[in-house]
Amino acid sequence: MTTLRLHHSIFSASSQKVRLALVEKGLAHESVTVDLQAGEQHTPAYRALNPRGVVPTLIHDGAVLIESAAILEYLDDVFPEPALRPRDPVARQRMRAWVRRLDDVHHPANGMMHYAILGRPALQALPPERLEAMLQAMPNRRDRALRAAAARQGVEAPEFADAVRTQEEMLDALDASLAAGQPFLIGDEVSHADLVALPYVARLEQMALLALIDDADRASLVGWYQRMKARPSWRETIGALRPQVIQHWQSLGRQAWPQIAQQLRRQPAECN
Ligand SMILES: N[C@@H](CCC(=O)N[C@@H](CS)C(=O)NCC(=O)O)C(=O)O
Repeated sequence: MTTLRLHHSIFSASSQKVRLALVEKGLAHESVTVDLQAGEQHTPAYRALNPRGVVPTLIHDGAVLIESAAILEYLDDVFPEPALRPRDPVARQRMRAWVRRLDDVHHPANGMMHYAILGRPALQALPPERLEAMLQAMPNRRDRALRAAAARQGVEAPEFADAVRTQEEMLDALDASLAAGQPFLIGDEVSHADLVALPYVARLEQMALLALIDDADRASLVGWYQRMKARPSWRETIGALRPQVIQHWQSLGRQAWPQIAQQLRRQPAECN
């Protein structure tokens, strides 16, 4: 019998992408949670699985698989039905281009907003030497620099302003892709592109930025978000986060609203 074991954090966008795909494919799996705040991603045992010290890591029958986008490809190779990739090569290429853009550009920006707004109170509560040790444990230089800026300057960091603008561009690009009238990013069926975009859009809502998503000028995105939230994969993953956590996050998001609003090209009527 085949076994799938996912090492993940319920709050992590990259982990959520893989969990969404597992549910979409109806694949049962064992769940091992990694407490990122406690630094479990940097224990020698976990770093032996994932040298970058990040979640998720999927273990399939002993094969250790890292990088969420590559894991999604693997799941479709090994468990082809239901397919989460279009058959048509042009559509498949477009899907991969979306995934690449979301991973390379929007993941760091969304993470910067997450840590500057939601993660900062915990980072600031750390004794300075613990914070420094935590930063030094992060092997990726770009991730480390963004985390340091989030911890030290929070929403005042230049990187934060850049992240807000990058996320606004993401919302516009998603809306433009959907504007042709198709229900999902790459046509009529859900694909990796949708599963990779969803956690970032959801995180903005979780930071009380629903007004940006609900903006009447982004009507195609609004429809897509509602369709994605109606799926069982949403309910079993992102939608299952405790309401108390989301309420707390939204109150932190509201406090950050003035700094967010300053960076936006297009102002919504108000923050929610
Ligand atoms: N490209 C990686 C990115 C993974 C990633 O950045 N994971 C974050 C959570 S979303 C993480 O584990 N961060 C570790 C930390 O905060 O120290 C993937 O897609 O798997």
